[in-house]
Amino acid sequence: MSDNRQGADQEQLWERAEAAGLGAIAEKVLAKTRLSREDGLTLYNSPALHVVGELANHVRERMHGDRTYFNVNQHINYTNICNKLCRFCAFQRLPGQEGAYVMSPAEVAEKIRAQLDAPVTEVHMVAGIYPKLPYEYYLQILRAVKETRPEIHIKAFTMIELMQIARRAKRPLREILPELIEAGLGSCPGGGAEVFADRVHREGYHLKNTGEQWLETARIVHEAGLRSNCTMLHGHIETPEERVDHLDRLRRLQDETHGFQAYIPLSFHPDHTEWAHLGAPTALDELREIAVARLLLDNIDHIKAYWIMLGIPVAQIALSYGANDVDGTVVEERIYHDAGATTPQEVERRELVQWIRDAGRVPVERDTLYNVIDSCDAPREAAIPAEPALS
Ligand code: V47
Repeated sequence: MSDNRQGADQEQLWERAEAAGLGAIAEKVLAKTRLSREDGLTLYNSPALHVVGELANHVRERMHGDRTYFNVNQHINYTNICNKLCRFCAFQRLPGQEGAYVMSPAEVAEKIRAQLDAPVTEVHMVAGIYPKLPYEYYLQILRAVKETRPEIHIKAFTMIELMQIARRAKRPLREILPELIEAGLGSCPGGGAEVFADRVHREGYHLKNTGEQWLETARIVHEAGLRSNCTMLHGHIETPEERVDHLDRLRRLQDETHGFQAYIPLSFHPDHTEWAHLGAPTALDELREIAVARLLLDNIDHIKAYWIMLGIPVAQIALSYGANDVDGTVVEERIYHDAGATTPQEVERRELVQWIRDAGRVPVERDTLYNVIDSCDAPREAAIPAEPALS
């Protein structure tokens, strides 16, 4: 695009933002100046969601153009037994309760074996906190995955699981991380952060790690040389101020460690939870979360629209509201489906590619660490007959 054309586009964007009362924020966005916490609050409270989205899209395109990342992955939730009793969770079971399960290392290996014909590059492995599982169990499930599919990347264990694993090992996390890495751990997912604010922690998940503990654990993970993701579970009892605070705390840690690869806003799914009466966030809420995150988190490269949670149509729109990643093919997701998600449990690689294209973006298959595996513009994809977007 010529400089003149670009200048004119930016001026029009600024004019639309100014008309919506967001002119000062637009100026900062165009000048690549960091937004303040107050700006974050203004964006949350602005009725002009489309302008907030346009500003976020400007940043998304400045950082990534039309590129939209996805990967071919598989989820394994190795146990649903958990002692944290979080009020937002429909996945947890108590020992002995109907439906409670723990996978043995052999069963974990079997799940991996079942996908050996698929081009899976990552296993995403998270679960409940079951204090009876010994430290050795965690090493064994990592090894079981690697023995079955040596080249796969294991993205496993949220910060609370890592805290539990260290507790069972009776050693500091810093000391056991090299052993987990040696057994196959490649990076960590972003779950379990919920909302950092103490008030929300007290009301919703007081048995779980605090926000400060989550952040401190992430710091240790990054210092050990692992990358991780980060999340916020939004759409329940939290206030806009508490959301801004959460994003700001992530941004401050990222300034220090640069260890976060992607941020994923997780929309609360209420079914079968103690918070069922709260209802779910709307599609507009979800798009705003994506957009505000893209604008505030100027030091985190990727914003993920997790299609399993959003549904494919909202995830497609999110690609023009700041998101540049859609997660992966997934296979057998339990946490959201227990809480009422109606999305398919798995999509094929070519379906993901097609619906990213249908959203007007350029699909790029990545590995977990964002190395490009396939830029999808080669004849390989062109040879696949076009399919309508899923709905
Ligand atoms: O830790 C649990 C949340 C997380 C519900 O890192 C719920 O790439 C909404 O972390 N409604 C698990 N959310 C999912 C997760 C994740 C997903 C995709 C990609 C990545 C990544 C991470 O889901 C949990 C919890 O924060 N959660 N129950 C619920 N009813």
